[in-house]
Amino acid sequence: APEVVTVGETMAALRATGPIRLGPAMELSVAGSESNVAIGLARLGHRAAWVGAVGDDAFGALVLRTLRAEGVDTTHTRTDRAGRPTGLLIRENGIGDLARVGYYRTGSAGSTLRDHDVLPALDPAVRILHLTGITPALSESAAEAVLAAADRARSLGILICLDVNYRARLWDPVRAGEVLRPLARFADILVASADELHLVSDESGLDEDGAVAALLAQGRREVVLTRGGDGASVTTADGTVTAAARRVPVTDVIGAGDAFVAGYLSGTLDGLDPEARLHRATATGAFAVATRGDWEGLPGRDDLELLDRPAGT
Ligand code: KDG
Repeated sequence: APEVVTVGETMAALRATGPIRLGPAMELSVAGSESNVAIGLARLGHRAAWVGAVGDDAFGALVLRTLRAEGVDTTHTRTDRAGRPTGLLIRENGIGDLARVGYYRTGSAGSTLRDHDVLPALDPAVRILHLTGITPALSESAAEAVLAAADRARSLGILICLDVNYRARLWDPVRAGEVLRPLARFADILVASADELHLVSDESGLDEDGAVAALLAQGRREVVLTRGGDGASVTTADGTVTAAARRVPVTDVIGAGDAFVAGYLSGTLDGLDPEARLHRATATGAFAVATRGDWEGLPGRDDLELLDRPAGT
């Protein structure tokens, strides 16, 4: 059985080298927050499975081929036979490391995810269920599927990690809060950026520390706060540990959050303490930032050590 199961939509991704209206060359890859995490874990030697649905089309074949080539288990992934396409993400480069992202995913195969896609993938041998706040934004059935998965995981004793990952292009904060708050109550490990905390907090008007304390009091085991280039922290019943971001040249920040989560969960699987988990997470995040693509530059075990070695050795 896989150690980690993740659930979401993975799309074909077109990366344009200039403004799309000028007809630039485009590079084809795949993108999906949850499969980025699965790839990150697989590269670090863990058994990771991705559950989702793809269209019966060449993009769907690309998604499956890519994930399988990366050693991600796709046993429970469904190919939609009703003619719905694989979703598409278009990325247009802006100035510097800024990029504009657009989706063609309404009515996609991936958005039809439902609970009987996900539940068969969960058995007691699975250690972590990884969910994001993207999947429940895709459709009613996808929202039900992640909630059902969280409920089943809890009853099987599987650790649940929820990365809030708010996507403003998919829904508004009010609706997101209504759906994510009940889901977050299942999370053992809650990952959020500081400005996403309000989407999962039951009380409003609390400052950051207050919101984190309330989440722990309500049963979250760990609250991980990410701050991009300013690092990250994890708060548990034993207190808060913080880590600075690693200093690397910034090439492409998309996917850095997913890489961070992959490193963090890898540390969790290896039984590392909070400080060491963050150390690994900031390392995997740094690889994503320093390389082009959402997942292409994610490190293997040997690469991780490179980052801690003094220059020139
Ligand atoms: O986390 C990086 C993602 O933005 C990307 O891979 C696409 O899953 C994605 C999304 O829905 O934005």
